[in-house]
Amino acid sequence: MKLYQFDAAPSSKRVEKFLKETNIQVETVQLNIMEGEHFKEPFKTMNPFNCIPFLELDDGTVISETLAICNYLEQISNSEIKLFGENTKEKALIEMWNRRLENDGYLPLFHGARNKFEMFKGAVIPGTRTDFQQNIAVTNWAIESAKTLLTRLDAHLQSLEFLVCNKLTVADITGFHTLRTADRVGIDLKRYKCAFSWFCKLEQRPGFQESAQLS
Ligand SMILES: N[C@@H](CCC(=O)N[C@@H](CS)C(=O)NCC(=O)O)C(=O)O
Repeated sequence: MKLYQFDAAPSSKRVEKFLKETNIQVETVQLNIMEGEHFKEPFKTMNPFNCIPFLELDDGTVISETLAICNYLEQISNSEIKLFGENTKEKALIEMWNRRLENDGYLPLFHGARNKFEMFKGAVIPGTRTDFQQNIAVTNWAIESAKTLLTRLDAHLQSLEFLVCNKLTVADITGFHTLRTADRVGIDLKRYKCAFSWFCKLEQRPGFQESAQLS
């Protein structure tokens, strides 16, 4: 089994934190997406979505999508740390938070960044290189959606150390990267005091220390 990553990319950083927090070991191969390695064979055919991360199983099956990869690794590992939850109720609550965070924050902001920054010109749609133009209206919509989410998150985190289940879960990792991307597109995180404090505490965890600095 091999995990294809580019350590500097946010999606890889989400998987990296998951692996560190669960102590799951997996052989990792770096694909430099800045140099287009993921568009070269055999990777292009292995993962036609042309994005990292993706996991190649020993039987040749390829699993892409950060959360699908982490969920699979958790299920096949014997790690006692279960970031996707230990029982049906925990699993549902974690899934709920993950979906809220991704739908209202992480994904809009991810596309907001791709529609704003110079480095994404010609690569607006993930896993493509085309002349499709960036559109700042997408970024503005993303900022508005994320601000609504952050207000709700801030209220939710007033008396909690973690988002759900009173312990670190994969939802905290998704949430951490949502705030990081919010900061990147220009949202003032300090306006969301409780959410910002939660974010700063997560940042200090040993499992959140990153091998590549660019995010
Ligand atoms: N929804 C996917 C997103 C994957 C994704 O967009 N990865 C980016 C890096 S963060 C990528 O590989 N981009 C390469 C490209 O756009 O060419 C996931 O969560 O895994």
